[in-house]
Amino acid sequence: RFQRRNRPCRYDIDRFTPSFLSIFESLVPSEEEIAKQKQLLTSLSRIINKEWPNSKLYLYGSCANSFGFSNSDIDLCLSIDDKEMSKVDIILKLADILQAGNLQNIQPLTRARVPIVKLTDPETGLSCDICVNNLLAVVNTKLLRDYAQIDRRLQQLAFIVKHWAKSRRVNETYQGTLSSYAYVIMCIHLLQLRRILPCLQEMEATYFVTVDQNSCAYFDQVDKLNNYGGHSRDTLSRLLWAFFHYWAYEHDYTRDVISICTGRIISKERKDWTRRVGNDRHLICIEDPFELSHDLGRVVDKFTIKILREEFERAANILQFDPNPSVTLFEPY
Ligand code: 3AT
Ligand code: MG
Repeated sequence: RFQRRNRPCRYDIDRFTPSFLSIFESLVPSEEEIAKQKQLLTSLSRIINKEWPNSKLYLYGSCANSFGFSNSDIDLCLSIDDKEMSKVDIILKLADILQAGNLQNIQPLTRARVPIVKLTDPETGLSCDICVNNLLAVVNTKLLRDYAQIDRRLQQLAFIVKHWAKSRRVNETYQGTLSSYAYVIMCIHLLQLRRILPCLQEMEATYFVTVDQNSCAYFDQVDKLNNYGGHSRDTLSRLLWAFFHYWAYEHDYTRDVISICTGRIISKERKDWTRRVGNDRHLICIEDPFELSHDLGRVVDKFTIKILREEFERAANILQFDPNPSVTLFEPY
């Protein structure tokens, strides 16, 4: 590993960019699909507001953060201030309201870690999950979307990384690998280190909210930053190489935490993430941008860390040596 750390990138890496870009294009949802999602949000809001006029329904997750593939499920969050009702009561009542509104396959899942109602909309054919008062997810969705506005290479890189992670089955949090959200944060971090993206939370804040005692503040006037990364000629394939090379050979798994909130690598020591506490093993440390005590790598255990690191090495080696990386990278596990 040590020797590979300083390995230079293959000289002809740029010739693979067109094929990675066409994979990216094939995964992006169409305008028509996005319009359908908006239509569903509007019709559900109408039904729910009749019963709860002070509630508000938000899109969050991949259908709103610019990192969603076409045909993915829709994540919605209902914000409602009702001191009388528990979350479970709200979920059950929401299921009744939706039933009366002629939606299909309504399933309240009240015992899940995050309680939700699942449903299908017969008009658009879309399926979605609605959770309650999970506003931090709505705010981190906005942060990701704002970063995506600054440089198109972020969206392209994250799509290819997500596609790789799904093909290689390392995007399954219940199996001990990383969430899509964590992979996007890893991509943002790489582009911050290469000065293709700024660190919005270190800039003068133009957007502030407080959610469950976490104060979330950052510079969100991203239309003013649209040439921020213009100095960098890094192509998509070079960034992919850099991403996998970093996680295969450069990242110090015993000491480092990646932090997009500071735009830097910080130490596990500083966060007191040096040993296992409960189920948090801190074998790969990815700091959540707002919930700073939350390590997005905490799902990873001593078996899955090995799998993940082997997959990072496999990907790095394919990008370095394979004659056809845009095919081999995604070969099913
Ligand atoms: P897929 O396309 O469905 O794979 P996604 O963007 O919907 O990707 P996730 O399913 O991982 O991503 O998560 C949905 C949203 O929930 C994304 C983010 O706003 C929030 N979220 C997910 N995991 C966490 C986490 N560990 N901490 C805070 N927010 C999270
Ligand atoms: Mg999702």
